[in-house]
Amino acid sequence: MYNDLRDYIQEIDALGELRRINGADPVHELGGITEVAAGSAACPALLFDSIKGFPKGYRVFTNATTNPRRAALALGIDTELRPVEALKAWKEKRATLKPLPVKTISSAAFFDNSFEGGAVDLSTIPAPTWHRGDGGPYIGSGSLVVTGDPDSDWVNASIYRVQVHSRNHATVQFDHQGRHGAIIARKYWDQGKPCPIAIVNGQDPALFISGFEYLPEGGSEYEFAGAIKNTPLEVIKAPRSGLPIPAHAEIILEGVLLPPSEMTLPEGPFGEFTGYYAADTRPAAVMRVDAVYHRNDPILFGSPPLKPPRFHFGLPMRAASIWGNLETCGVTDVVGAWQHVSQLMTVVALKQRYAGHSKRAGLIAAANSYMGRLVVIVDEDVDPSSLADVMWAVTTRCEPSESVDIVRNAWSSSLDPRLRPGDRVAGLTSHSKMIIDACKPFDWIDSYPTASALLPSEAAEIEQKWRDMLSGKAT
Ligand SMILES: Cc1cc2nc3c(=O)[nH]c(=O)nc-3n(C[C@H](O)[C@H](O)[C@H](O)COP(=O)(O)O)c2cc1C
Ligand SMILES: [Mn+2]
Repeated sequence: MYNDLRDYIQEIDALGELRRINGADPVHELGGITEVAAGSAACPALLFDSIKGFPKGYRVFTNATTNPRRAALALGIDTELRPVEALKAWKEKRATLKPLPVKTISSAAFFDNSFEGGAVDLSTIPAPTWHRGDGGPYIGSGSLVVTGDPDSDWVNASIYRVQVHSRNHATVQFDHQGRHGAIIARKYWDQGKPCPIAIVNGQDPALFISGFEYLPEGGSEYEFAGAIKNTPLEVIKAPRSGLPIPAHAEIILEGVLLPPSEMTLPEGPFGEFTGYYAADTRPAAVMRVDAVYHRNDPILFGSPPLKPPRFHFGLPMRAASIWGNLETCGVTDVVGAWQHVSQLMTVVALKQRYAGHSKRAGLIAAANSYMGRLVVIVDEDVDPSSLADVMWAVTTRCEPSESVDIVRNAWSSSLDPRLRPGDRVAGLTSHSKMIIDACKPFDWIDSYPTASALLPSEAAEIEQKWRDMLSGKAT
């Protein structure tokens, strides 16, 4: 498997999925190109070079894991699997992963270019202003924010966005106070101290995935990334903070997160994954950047939130969790789960065994679907990863007057664009969820009209057998 981001980019290139873009403007254009590419059928990964206003070699890499194949590559599973099978493979792999302790090494290529104190200048890194209405450039849109617990050896490394405000000031935005980075920073601040912090840019995609996973408090994203790759993550001690830093990353910022009582800066707005600006500019914690280290010809890893269905991960990893939740709760015969519209719609496919089986799955999926208003349950012959298939089931198996339930006051967030303005301000961030049972009615399932279409497995076999002629490669 890839050792660092450069290896991963090479592997993508070998798959034919990399496009090189020269001459783009970091203000709006680079983000626009990323959005267009992410929304195209090919959905290629992009490596930007010769970025306007920056020396050649200072690169930005986007759409790293945005289609199922590259998500599978990053997760270390077979890239030839069909999407639902790939998600299933990840669900199974994830359940067996054991944290793998890191390995400390003594050199890192990012020390080739070191800037400290007055020499720090964040404007030398091509941080894009991704969307039209963004409040400024974001150096961290898929970067790891590393902090260390003052009371134990726990090191947290998760993804929180990082906005650039001056030569040596950036903000880190925690969605809520339960974020591990926020919990750790608060411990320092409560003692009146700044919190040592490092921002890791241009890490390999196993770290990107770990930084997004819900690990328990005290759990190590580094050890989880090592487990994904089945190789210990190599780290090096950062000179100022002593924090362990992935040794093969591209660009490191080191400094302190100042107590908010000392300083905050207005953060955002930043285009969100729903495709809107729902959260306003808010005061955020400020990082004073005391040192910058980067490799020669550094690569910034960018993953801006984009209008759905474009999403950071081409395999919906939160759907794998819901699939696992269903099994843990004892719901049998789940054959697939998926999320569409960037996690906002959840689909579960199952083989019905008893009356109420599909509703049981629907209620559990609804309870665990963050910000999603729509949950659909389908039979086992419907491919949950195909929106067309799912809508075929909805329009041919669901009778709205019988098959739809609404659950009120369920889990959403302040990013939800459909919250009433007063409610958002008052912190009332719940919404309702619609559960559509698009399964054949269980009480007359045996006499339901027979489907004429191929089963997804039959279609896959035919695709395989006739691939060359279908693609025009053979006659
Ligand atoms: C590209 C991307 C950007 C994210 N941006 C933020 C963010 O700005 N703030 C935040 O609190 N969570 C953000 N998240 C979600 C967190 O990374 C995720 O919930 C993670 O599990 C939190 O880790 P923690 O439990 O160690 O705090 C982002 C995730 C991704 C993939
Ligand atoms: Mn964590």
